[in-house]
Amino acid sequence: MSLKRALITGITGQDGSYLSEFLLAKGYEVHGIVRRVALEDPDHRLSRLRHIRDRLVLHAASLESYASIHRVVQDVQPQECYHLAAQSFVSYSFDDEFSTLNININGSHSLLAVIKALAPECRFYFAGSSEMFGTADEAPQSESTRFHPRSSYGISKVAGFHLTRNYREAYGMHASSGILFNHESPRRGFEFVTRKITAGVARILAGTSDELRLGNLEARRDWGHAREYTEAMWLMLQQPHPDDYVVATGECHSVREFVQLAFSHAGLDYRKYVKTDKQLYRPAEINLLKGNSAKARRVLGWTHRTTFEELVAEMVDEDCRALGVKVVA
Ligand code: G4F
Repeated sequence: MSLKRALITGITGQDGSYLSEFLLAKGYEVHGIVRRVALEDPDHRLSRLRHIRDRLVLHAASLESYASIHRVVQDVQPQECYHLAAQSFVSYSFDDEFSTLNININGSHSLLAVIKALAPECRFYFAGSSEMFGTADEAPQSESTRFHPRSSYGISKVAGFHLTRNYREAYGMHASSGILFNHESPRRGFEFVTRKITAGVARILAGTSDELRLGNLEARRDWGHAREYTEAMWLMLQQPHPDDYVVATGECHSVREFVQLAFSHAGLDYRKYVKTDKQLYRPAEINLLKGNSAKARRVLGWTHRTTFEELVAEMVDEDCRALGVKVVA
């Protein structure tokens, strides 16, 4: 029997790397779309895939080019497509709304249109986000909570969500969206607050830095482990019918709580090192995101396993290990 073929956009990122490992372990043939520059600078841009690089098939293409996506989908003929690629840093979306909207909306639209034309039986996953809820009317947020995004990133994800739903309803495609709340790991990009904090703790312990500048410490997020969230993506595509699911832990913590825990795990008092910087506040903040993943638990049988404390500890330990410093809390 031939292997099942999956195509992943955004394969070089945190989620793409965990999803690739998961699909390889399930016996899939895993293809990924990467930018040409990534293939030219593999040490830097493919670092999260280094350990599995020889088991993946990578294709140079760009979501900004319909023609390149067309070529890849025609060549691969995937049975499952996981669309994870996006300009995903919310702060940056305030600096350049136009490129965020262009890449995120047009990229998702191109991919859906190409799959409809060339591989209509392919099951499609869209990476939605809790940023779509923005200033929500209720907490926790579920699949029925009204969207009120607060950034062009959030708006672009609402558009991608509706495009996915409409391809499902209009053309009968097996197209599902995961509305994933914040998910972190030692593979998280350094621009996101959790990794910025844990890498900052490691630098302070190593003696190469003596302060950490952060923005709003009172924002509250629902933080889970990225590895577990990629399993939910796969489960959505194994269902007989496509649908949308919130994926979250149901617990939320402030940035300050994350900071406190990360520093105390390393035996440090955060108040000596953390400075708040108004420049790092966002023009429009989301104060509270907390997810209700009852539907994912009921239908997919998915549940998170890693606690908040375990997540923080794993991230601090990994960043300290990378710098060769010992955590002696
Ligand atoms: O880590 P963040 O940048 O993540 P954010 O904006 O919640 O978005 C992440 O999760 C979403 C899922 O809900 C994804 F869709 C999205 O792509 C991304 O992965 O910021 C978290 C919170 C914010 O309230 C921010 O204002 O931390 C606050 N924060 C405080 N100081 C900071 C900082 N965020 C960053 N990045 N850097 C700071 O210095």
